[in-house]
Amino acid sequence: MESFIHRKINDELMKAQNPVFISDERIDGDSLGASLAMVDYMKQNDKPRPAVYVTEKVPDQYLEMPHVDVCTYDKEVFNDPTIDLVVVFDCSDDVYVRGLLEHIPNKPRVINIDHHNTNPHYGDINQVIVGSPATAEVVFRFFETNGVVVGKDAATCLLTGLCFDTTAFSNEATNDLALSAASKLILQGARVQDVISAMFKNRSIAALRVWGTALERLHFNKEYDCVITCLVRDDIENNQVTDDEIGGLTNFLSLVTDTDALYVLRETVDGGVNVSMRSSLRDVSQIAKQNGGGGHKKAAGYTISNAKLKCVDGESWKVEKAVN
Ligand SMILES: [Mn+2]
Repeated sequence: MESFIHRKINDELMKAQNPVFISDERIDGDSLGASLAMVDYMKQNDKPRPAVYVTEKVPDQYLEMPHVDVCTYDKEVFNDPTIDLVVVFDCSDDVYVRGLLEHIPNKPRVINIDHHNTNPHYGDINQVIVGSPATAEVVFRFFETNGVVVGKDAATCLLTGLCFDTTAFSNEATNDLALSAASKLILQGARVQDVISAMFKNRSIAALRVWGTALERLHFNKEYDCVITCLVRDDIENNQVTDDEIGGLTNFLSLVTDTDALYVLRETVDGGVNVSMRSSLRDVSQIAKQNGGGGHKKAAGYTISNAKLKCVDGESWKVEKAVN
């Protein structure tokens, strides 16, 4: 069935006159890597490069990625009756996708390529492979099944996705599929140092200071039965860093902390609290789903709206819902 779907997706891509791609709401190495590798594939087939819709400006660390110039955060890209195919990458949030599809005058076919456990199969064609370490690995399998030998650019994009979702082959998502795909991509010319730079060499001193605050606040929370830390708006804004720059903190902490479960709580710009969870034993995707979020069994998150973080007893932190 998986191979059949890979071939069907290829047929759809090859016959589409005006496809548009959508990358997940959270811009990261995997959502971008998977979609830009597919842009490269379209170009290799002498087709115009499709636009990739992203929610906001692509973070600086990814600006060297091949084809990143096709990314746009202008919703006008959907206002085109000739769009006949939409391909969504690494996105398990059907509400988000439906909200974007509403801007398209016609009803194009939708292909959903993902690896999230919580993906509700919102596409006309769904290639959701839950055991896959990254959507980039699903796209890698798409190329293999269709007999495509990818070039250096696509290989670099896919290796970025794999490296991002496995935190450079160190977290729980790392498996034989990840290592096998990575080794083949390197043989196909993936630029490893470009990937490492995009992954790690991008933290400003100010952003690392905010990480330092989060490190100072690490403690064991009995209520959640996990190691937990918190960041409030002042921590982020007083250091004049963006929330994007704080990204990667949960992955870093889960790499270096010897614990079954880790939560990072962060106040968001729009007055909520984001809960980012990692666990080696629990299925945190279920907790995320119950709270309107999503993710993987071992890495998931959700946002509590209208909430703030409050320090109690000078050490532990509580989420306080605002009273309307
Ligand atoms: Mn992913």
